[in-house]
Amino acid sequence: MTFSAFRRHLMAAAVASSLALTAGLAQAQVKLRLSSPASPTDQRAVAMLEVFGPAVKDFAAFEGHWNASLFKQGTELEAISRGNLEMSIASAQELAEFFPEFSVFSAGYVHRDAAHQVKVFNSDFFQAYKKKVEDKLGVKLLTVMYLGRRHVNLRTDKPVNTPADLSGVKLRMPGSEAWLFLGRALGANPTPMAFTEIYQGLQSGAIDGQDNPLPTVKDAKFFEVTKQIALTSHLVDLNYLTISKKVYDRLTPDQQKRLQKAADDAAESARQRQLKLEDELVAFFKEKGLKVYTPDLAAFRKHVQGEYLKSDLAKKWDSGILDKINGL
Ligand code: KDO
Repeated sequence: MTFSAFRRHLMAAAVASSLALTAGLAQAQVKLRLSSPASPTDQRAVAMLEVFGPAVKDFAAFEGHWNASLFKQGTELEAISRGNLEMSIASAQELAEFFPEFSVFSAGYVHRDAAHQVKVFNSDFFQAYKKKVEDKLGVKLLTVMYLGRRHVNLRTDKPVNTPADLSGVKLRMPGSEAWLFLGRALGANPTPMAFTEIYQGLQSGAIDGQDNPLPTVKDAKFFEVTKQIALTSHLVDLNYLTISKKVYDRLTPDQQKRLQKAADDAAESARQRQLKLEDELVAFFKEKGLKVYTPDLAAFRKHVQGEYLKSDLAKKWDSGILDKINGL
């Protein structure tokens, strides 16, 4: 080899190794910023920080941004799609804004419990839903997270036994069509409002109530500004832990596998803690002076299911999907 050929060879080797180093560094520095309206004491936030973050830390830096401090509730999926955010905890209702058929997973009295949510997420038929979100939005649904059974939580003390008792009640719902429909299906007058504004809305009387699972009512301190919880269990609520497909594709197959396991482990840890809290919290709210009681569940179920079945939302559902979900 001549001297100059040797030098060219050396330079090429140096460039190659510096490229490899840069790629390695870039990988070591994959930043995973997650934005969510959830409070930092929400069990999903806790699990992401305590279970997910540490499990991926040698190839990714996980950052949880809570209380909607990075992106407003409902704007996260678009932010990921545009490359401005890496992760979120998305609802089926938010996905229904892009893919109307997702509203079936947000409908009242469809999912039975936390285990049923997992079965649906892992079912053969759900793979096509995941693929569509990946292909069209560039968002990967990693795993399903349990939020809990949503109940009606009011600042007024008139008891709620049937949907008719919610007539005229300004019930705060998140601001998307599938959410507002749920409020109407309950018999209430749904008022769109971001999660982070609920406390003040209840305090000032801008809204009469809100619906959320018991652990959320505690985390967000809604019990301080409300008088009763009617245990309607109208939605066994879920969220999907999401990641940018582009970011995910930059990981090695081994890292992808570890990230997937970290996501599933975090979801499982949060699910178990959330279920335990749901069992314990009725006593806590009663101690705080709230009335907590079970209304006429058959009346709520019949009314809510009837409203969905005759709705425009249901017209967008894939044929036979309800039977497939119920059959699991
Ligand atoms: C809410 O805004 O009521 C809601 O419970 C909707 C859920 O989909 C989810 O976004 C949740 O807020 C946040 O994670 C805060 O708990």
